Amino acid sequence: MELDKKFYAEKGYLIFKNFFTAEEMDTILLDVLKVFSIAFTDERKNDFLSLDNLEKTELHLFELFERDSELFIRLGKQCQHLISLWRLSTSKKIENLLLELGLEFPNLSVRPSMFFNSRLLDKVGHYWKLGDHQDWRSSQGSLDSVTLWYPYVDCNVELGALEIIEGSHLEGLYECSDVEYYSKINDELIDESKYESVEMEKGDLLLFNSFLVHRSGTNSTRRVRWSSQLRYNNLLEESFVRRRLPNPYVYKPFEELVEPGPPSKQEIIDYFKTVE
Ligand SMILES: O=C(O)CCC(=O)C(=O)O
Repeated sequence: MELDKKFYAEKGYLIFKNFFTAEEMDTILLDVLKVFSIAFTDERKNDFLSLDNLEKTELHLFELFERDSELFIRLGKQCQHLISLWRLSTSKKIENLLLELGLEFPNLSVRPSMFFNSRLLDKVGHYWKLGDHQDWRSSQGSLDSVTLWYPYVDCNVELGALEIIEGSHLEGLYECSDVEYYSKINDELIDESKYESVEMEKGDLLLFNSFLVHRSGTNSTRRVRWSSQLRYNNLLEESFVRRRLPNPYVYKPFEELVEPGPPSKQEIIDYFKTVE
């Protein structure tokens, strides 16, 4: 694949049309729906088996979120660990793209993420819409680290297309304040007029340097914006090696039982009787 590296160096991002096949996208989205279908025991479960009427399935999701937001969040967390999502994130296709860009030893900097962005699926108020930030602030990785952002459905401005500031990666690391799980760049440092929306079709891929300033667009529809972000470092990049390859993510189990009532000894014995 021919990469416009000059454009990338100046602007801080690249867009690849039809990078993924529809099948690659559908496989993951269907797995996500399969996870959420576990919350349903009635005839609605069938609506989660295909993408034919995604709008209707999304209505079931809104209903689940209203009825049992804790279960919704737990299922959402399971979606972050889908084998199909991780398989894509470690595919040859992506590895080759990163190598082509010049990341000599690409490595995942954090686990892949699956977003289902809608104000109707957010009780906190800002989870559905991340403000101005640079991914480098949380990943603290290599100079040439990148984020790959792609939607599972066509994503226009109304659905909340990602917004970026071209060339902002060359401004270095911005001052910011903590907003729960991400660090928002201080308002006075951002020139609103410089933001551009990146409208994308299903299958398209946006690649940007982790210093590029970006934020969520505003999903003004009653539809869900399904998308993922994959993030990579270059383990051989000089400044990263000089900074002794930090990894700032904390990943550890909750100390208490999250749900009371662990499996009983009898349940375990019964399960192993079925193993042949
Ligand atoms: O997809 C979005 O709306 C924002 C995602 C994002 O900027 C991020 O996770 O760094």
